[in-house]
Amino acid sequence: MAAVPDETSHYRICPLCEACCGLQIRIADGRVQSIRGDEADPFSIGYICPKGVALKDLHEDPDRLRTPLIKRDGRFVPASWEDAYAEIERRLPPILAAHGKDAVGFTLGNPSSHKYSLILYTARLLKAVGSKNIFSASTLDQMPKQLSNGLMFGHWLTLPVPDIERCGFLLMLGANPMASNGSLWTVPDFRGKAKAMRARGGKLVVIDPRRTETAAIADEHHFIRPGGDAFLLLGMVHTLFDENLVKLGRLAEHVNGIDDVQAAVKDFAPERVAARCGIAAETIRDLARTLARTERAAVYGRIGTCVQEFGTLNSWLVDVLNVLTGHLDQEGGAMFAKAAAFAPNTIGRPGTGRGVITGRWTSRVSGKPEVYGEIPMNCLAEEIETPGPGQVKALISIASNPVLSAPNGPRLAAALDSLEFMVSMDIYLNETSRHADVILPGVSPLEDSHYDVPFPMFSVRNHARYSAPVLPLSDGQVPEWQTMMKLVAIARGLGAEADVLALDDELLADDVRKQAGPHADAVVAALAGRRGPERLLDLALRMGPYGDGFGTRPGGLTFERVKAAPSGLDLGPLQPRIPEVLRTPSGKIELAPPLVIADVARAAARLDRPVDDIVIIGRRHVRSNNSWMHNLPLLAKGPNRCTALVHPADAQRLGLHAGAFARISGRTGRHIEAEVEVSDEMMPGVISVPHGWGHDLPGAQLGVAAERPGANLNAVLDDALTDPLSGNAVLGGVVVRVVPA
Ligand SMILES: Nc1nc2c(c(=O)[nH]1)N[C@H]1C(S)=C(S)[C@@H](COP(=O)(O)OP(=O)(O)OC[C@H]3O[C@@H](n4cnc5c(=O)[nH]c(N)nc54)[C@H](O)[C@@H]3O)O[C@H]1N2
Ligand SMILES: Nc1nc2c(c(=O)[nH]1)N[C@H]1C(S)=C(S)[C@@H](COP(=O)(O)OP(=O)(O)OC[C@H]3O[C@@H](n4cnc5c(=O)[nH]c(N)nc54)[C@H](O)[C@@H]3O)O[C@H]1N2
Ligand code: SF4
Ligand SMILES: [Mo]
Repeated sequence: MAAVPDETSHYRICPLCEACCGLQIRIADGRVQSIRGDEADPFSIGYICPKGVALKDLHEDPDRLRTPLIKRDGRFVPASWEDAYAEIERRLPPILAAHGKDAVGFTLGNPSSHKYSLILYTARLLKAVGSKNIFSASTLDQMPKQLSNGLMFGHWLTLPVPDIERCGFLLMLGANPMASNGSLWTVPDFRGKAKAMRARGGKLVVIDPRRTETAAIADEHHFIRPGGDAFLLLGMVHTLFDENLVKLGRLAEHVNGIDDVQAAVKDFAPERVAARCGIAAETIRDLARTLARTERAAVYGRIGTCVQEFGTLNSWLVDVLNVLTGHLDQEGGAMFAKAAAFAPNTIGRPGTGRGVITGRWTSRVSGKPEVYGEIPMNCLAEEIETPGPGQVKALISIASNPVLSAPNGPRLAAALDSLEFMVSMDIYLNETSRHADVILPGVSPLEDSHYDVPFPMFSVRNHARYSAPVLPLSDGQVPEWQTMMKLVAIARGLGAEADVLALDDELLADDVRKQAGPHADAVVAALAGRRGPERLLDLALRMGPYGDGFGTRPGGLTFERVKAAPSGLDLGPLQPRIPEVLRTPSGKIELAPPLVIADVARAAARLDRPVDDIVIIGRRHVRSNNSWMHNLPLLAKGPNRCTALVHPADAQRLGLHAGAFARISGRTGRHIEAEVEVSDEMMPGVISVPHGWGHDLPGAQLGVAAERPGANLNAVLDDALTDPLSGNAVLGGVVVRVVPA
């Protein structure tokens, strides 16, 4: 490519998905000239997918909000930041004063975990308000895994990941990293790593009701009846005991509860569960044998195993298999990353802790237990609709779009209209933010600095990578942490005029006092000159496991050292971390948490569930991301992706024709219509529609997305269905009725 005069080169971690690829971005005349994978990035080594390239479209999108909006007489009008904050100050504190903290609810969306400005300062805002009504995308996604791993290993964020670069057998359930680029497993270039594994003689087996893009590059694929994973996994654990394949290796002295696990699985012989999961008994036994006999192997389950009625049980069983075969915390097995900053499993006394509990409070209307400080998203509509003390009367939505992403979205949309007040921190006027009274826009990722907070905890290799802003803030833009601090000031009664930079200093000093005790003053002094998330990052890096400890470990990491490496620092391959990583009260892996063991009986009671006529599941496409990238021309072009995929036999039996429309209805009483695509990649009896579509709702401002709106899968999914342990929504294996439209 010919160099453009005055072109400059910048390095930026992509914030769009969990792969966290390093990008090289060329800028000339203040405009993006090109975006490609950064070959010098020690972690992603040049990998990029089409969404990374679309950061240019996102940056330039004319629909992306650049000024606050205030709703006046039902219509949004652009407003100054001062007016927007004044409106919030006028309307929010009276609700808090009259009805208490729980009257202000929060919805936290997926992009907030991809911006350190948002994730670090959301914590500050939640603390300032003190509401129990916190709802997030986590209960539409991974809460079962966080709960099961929290119970087993002692913290909600201590999740093992397959060490794919050294693995010889990887059993994958309910994940499609070829489309998603990995989840709770930061693994850029999954395809390349899977190919390399197979070239080494390793084997990939995929369990999925659809023969996915990942199944297509695997050695073996088995269809599973949606919702059947618990039965397959129970059958595998049963086989390990039955055939004397349990081998804990060096884990032996670190595990509690083996006998309880053995007792719990005794009724789940493969021959007994085969029909329920749709996988032959001999296959179940073979999978268990291969897992046990392969020296380096791992089981990995992701969203398909979480968004089920047995989500927690599934997630637990995945790691029970890893432990019982000695593959947990073993090279080439399921290992724990050691993140350079912010990781709770690197903080405090190594090897023991308080562990996790649920149900410290319950939701007001249906009594669902709190999990990790949250109430299930499935409870949000009823908490808004139902009068009485504690009713949610105001909502602050932070980078979330639950009207499209939560089951029974239309019910939620109606509920949002009944709120007394709603604020959206969002970059679009979309299906959810249209319900707000004030919208506070975020900045383009290219105008923001960046450090991944959660994802280094789930990475296939340890690394520390910081990105400086690629472009300066354009006129009128405000960093999101400062917007959040304004809300903190309002919630604390200091008013919108408060000096948020001084308030930030004050909160930082509080943090430091907690972490550094007697050395607090010296630490605060050492951080002088920085503010906002950068200062929090410096603190976390220096106090972290590779940090300089503010002088106690000379040569250790500091913000300056990480920043000095524009493509990032490599911190090496994953290392065994047990027992140091554990934070359970016993200091052991709790293989048989009573909460989960008790749930096995619920599975037993559902063992003979007859096969449903047709059930629905979701899917992802590499050119889409949840609900909000359909407005980017580069990604929007190409064939219709919001199609209803069905097996030819189902198409014939139901009278569906490729290219014609199917009408799909669910227990919500609503229906959607989606273009039919016929393919034997689907398991018979299962239909698949992707989520995050339905951009035809009035009042949104998404010019490109509205041209091909697609249908909202979540209009037919049922908010009454949850995994009772984690409160997670059931989004797969849901019974629907399908007829030609
Ligand atoms: N049926 C079904 N439903 C699902 C799923 C499924 O598989 N099937 N998946 C679930 C999963 S895994 C998830 S994580 C959830 C996601 O659920 P949500 O997080 O609610 O949805 P997103 O589509 O990620 O929407 C994010 C919102 O953030 C805004 N946004 C984007 N970037 C920024 C930014 O930089 N700053 C700010 N302030 N806002 C920004 C977008 O405009 C959008 O409104 O959906 C869930 N819903
Ligand atoms: N391109 C793109 N990338 C994304 C996203 C996106 O929307 N688009 N979303 C991001 C988010 S928020 C997340 S959480 C991750 C999710 O990342 P993944 O977990 O990899 O998600 P999916 O690609 O939806 O894969 C889930 C698989 O589960 C299968 N499945 C459904 N029901 C069952 C079942 O009962 N049992 C089994 N075994 N399998 C089942 C589905 O067919 C599907 O292939 O992806 C992230 N990355
Ligand atoms: S896989 Fe694509 S969207 Fe995900 S981080 Fe990499 S470039 Fe960004
Ligand atoms: Mo997600």
